[in-house]
Amino acid sequence: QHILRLFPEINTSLATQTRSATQDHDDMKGYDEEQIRLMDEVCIVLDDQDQPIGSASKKVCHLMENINRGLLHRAFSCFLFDSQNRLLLQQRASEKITFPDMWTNTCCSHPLGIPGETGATLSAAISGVKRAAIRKLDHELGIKATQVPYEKFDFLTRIHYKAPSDGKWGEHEIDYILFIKTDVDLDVNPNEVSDTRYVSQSELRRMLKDESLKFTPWFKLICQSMIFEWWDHLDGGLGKYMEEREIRRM
Ligand code: DMA
Ligand code: MN
Repeated sequence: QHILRLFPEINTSLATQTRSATQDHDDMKGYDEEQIRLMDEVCIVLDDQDQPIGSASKKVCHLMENINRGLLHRAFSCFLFDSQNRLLLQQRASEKITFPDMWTNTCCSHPLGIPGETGATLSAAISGVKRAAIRKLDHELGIKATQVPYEKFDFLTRIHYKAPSDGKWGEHEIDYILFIKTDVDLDVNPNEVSDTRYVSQSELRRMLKDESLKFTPWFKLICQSMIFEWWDHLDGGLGKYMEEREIRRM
C-alpha cells in the first residue's frame, strides 16, 4: 500500500501520471524506434519478498528516478549450455536503451503482466519466467520453442540486485536464474543482439579479464558468485542447487 502511494502510475494507465507528455517524449529522444516500442511492455512490480503488488511499464520500471524510490520488478536470466557444456553468451545490440553493447548471459528479460507469466506463489512465478524465457529466446536469438521445451529448464535461485546503467536508466530486479542444456539453432535478431559466442569455463574466465570487453552488472555478479560452481555440476549434480527458496540479496 505504501509503495502504491509512492507510485501512482502502478495499476493505472501505462502513461505515467507524474510526468508531462513532453517529459515522456523527451525521455525517449534519440533511441531506436523498436526499442522505444518495447518500453511499453507491462512488467510485474514486486515488494521485496517477491510478492506482485501491481504492474508498470518497462519504461517506468527502468527509470532511475523510480528505482531510487524503491520500485522493484521481476526478471529472469537464462543460461543456455550446448551438449559440450559451453555457455552461450550474447553481446547486447547498440540499439538497447539499457546496457547497450555489453556482453552478457544467453538471454535476459521480464515475465510480463499477461496470463501465464504472472504468479504470486513461487511455483507459479517459476512457470511464468520459464514461459517468458521461451518467448524471449525466440525473439532475441531466433531459437524455436521446440528446441527449448519448458521441461528442460531448471530454476536455480532468485537474485535481488540494483544497478545503474547510465544515470537515467537502470535495473532493480528480483532475477530468476534459469539453466537449460540443449543444442539449438540461432537466427539472431540484430535489433537485440550484435554478437554471440559459445564459451568454455576457461574462455569465459579469459574474457572476464579482458579490459576491452564490457559486461552487464548482473552477469558480473553471477560470475563472481555462483556460475562456475553451478557449471561444474551441470551433468546430474545440479539438484542440490535447484529451486532455492531464499532470495539472494546482492
Ligand atoms: C532484463 O534484461 C533482465 C535482466 C535480468 C537484466 P533486458 O534489458 O535484456 O530486457 P529486454 O530484453 O526485455 O529488453
Ligand atoms: Mn529489468
